[in-house]
This record gives sequence, structure tokens and C-alpha cells, in this order.
Amino acid sequence: MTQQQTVFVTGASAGFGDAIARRFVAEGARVIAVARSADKLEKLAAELGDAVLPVTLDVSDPDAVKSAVENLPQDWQQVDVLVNNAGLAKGLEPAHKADLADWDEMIATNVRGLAHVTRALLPGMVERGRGHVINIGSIAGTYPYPGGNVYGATKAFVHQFSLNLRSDLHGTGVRVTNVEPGMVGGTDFSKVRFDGDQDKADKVYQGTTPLTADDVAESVFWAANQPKHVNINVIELMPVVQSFSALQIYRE
Ligand code: 8X3
Repeated sequence: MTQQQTVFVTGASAGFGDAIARRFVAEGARVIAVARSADKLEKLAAELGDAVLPVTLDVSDPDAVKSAVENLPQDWQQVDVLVNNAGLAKGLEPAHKADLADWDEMIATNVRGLAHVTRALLPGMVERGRGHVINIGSIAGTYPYPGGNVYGATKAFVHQFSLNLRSDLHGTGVRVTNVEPGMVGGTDFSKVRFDGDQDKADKVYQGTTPLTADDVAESVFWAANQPKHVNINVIELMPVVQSFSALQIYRE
């Protein structure tokens, strides 16, 4: 890193976001740590000190996003890297049984929230002729699986939005990357998906060595620190224990 980066990380109070914030701060960057929970953010800020600016914000609330970005302290306004990490999966039921409230929540955060945060920070990046949007996608946006329905579709949005951003930002110097992890253990991802059922969540990772949040943070940090003429478009990573399977055939 040649100069101190200012990194805006959403969903920074846990999981990937927490690991990403720590990774950047460890390398001398400062992080605007955004999350819904003020308490958890305060803990992170207390631990990492002045390098962290905690911002309590629910990215699914468009007015709150606009005002949070407009009201960043003067010396934190020049964001070099936006990591759109806030996102969630809710439910693994087939589409005809899924809870519509779960679908709405995923769309509100993974799609609308990500789009609004990006739209709020992009003009400054374009004006400065530098910046980097790093989205956290998922292999679920590329490979369908039973119960993936809306979750996978939101991540397909993130993939295509990332590529389309690159087209729009052509010639501006602003970079865009989509990081698409597969199975990651040690976070609340599955607990949230299964509505707090820890046993069900633990079973997902039983007998496996999944990716860790630190593995994802490493990919994000690496993409952000390539020479400035290099744009990493997409990073897809999986644990060795995860791979592809045959298409399913229903036999009558
Ligand atoms: C999560 C990856 O494999 O659980 O984004 O769908 S997976």
C-alpha cells in the first residue's frame, strides 16, 4: 500500500466484514465499519482504535444510506475502497414453500442495499479518478442448487451488476471486483439462514474443512492491492471439499 487507504466495509460487525476490516487495518488502512449493531461495532472500534470509524446503518434503508454517506466526517469522505459485504441468506425451502418475508429481506439487503451504497459512494470516486468497488457475491449466483432460489438470484444480480459497473466506469479509473466464495465456516451465515437453529447450521460444515472468513478477506485485500492498472473482475473460491455435481434427473 503506497498511501493510507480509506476502506468502507458494510456488514463489518461479524463474519467476512469483521475479517475484512481487520485485514485492512493490519496493513495500515483505516476502515469505515458499517453495521446495524452499534454495540458490536463499538467493540471492533475499541479493539482497533482510531483506524476504525464505526457507522451504525441498515443498508436496506435507502434514506439512511444517503444520509450516512453525506454525513461522513470531512476527513473520512474520500473512500478508496468500498467493500459491499452486507448480505444474508434466509431459508432453504423450495420456492413454492418459501417465506415471502425472507425473500423480501434478502432482496432489500443483497440487492437494493448494495446498489444504494454503491450509488452513494461512486460519484466521489469518479470525481477523484480513483476508487474500487469490491462486491461480495457467491458461487450461488452462478451455480443453482435446491433452495437457493432468491438467495442465488440476488448473488446473480451482484455478479452482473459488478460487470455492468465496469462498463459504466470505463475510463474513470475506478475498479470493480466481485468476490464469489463457496462454503465458508465459522460465521453466522448458516445460523441466519436457518433462523437461529445452531444444530442445523453446524451440520452444514460437519466433517468438512470449509473456507474461513480470513480466506475471503485475503481475496478482497489482494484484489484491492494490485497495481493500479490491474482490475480483477471476478474471484471465485471454494474449499477443496466442495465441487460440482451432476444435474438432477427426476425419474417417473
Ligand atoms: C454462500 C455459499 O455454497 O452456501 O454464499 O451457497 S453457499
